[in-house]
Amino acid sequence: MEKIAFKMQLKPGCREEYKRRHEALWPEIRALLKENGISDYTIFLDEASDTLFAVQMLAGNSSSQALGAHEVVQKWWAYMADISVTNPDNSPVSIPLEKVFHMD
Ligand code: RM4
Repeated sequence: MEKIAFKMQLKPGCREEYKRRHEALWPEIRALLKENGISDYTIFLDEASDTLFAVQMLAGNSSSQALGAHEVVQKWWAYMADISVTNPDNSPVSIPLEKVFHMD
């Protein structure tokens, strides 16, 4: 298992809507993440900068951000695009973060 982290960017004033939509995460997205070995997936928000920090465990070769070929992920990203900073294809701009410390 590998733990990875990346950051994304929320549009200003969208904290509550972001939380609401994720509390109602589509079952198809949840199932696809699990099928691809993604677990213990948490997203944190720095309210001062609207920066989202995602952490997830990978049992396979794909992170959540590498599943864009799946139609349901394309639909989810399009759904989230109004409150997230995205690339032209609606995928969220995702910046990998370097692990600089870990303690078991
Ligand atoms: C985030 C973003 C990620 C997705 C999670 C479930 O807003 O769209 O790519 O993995 O939701």
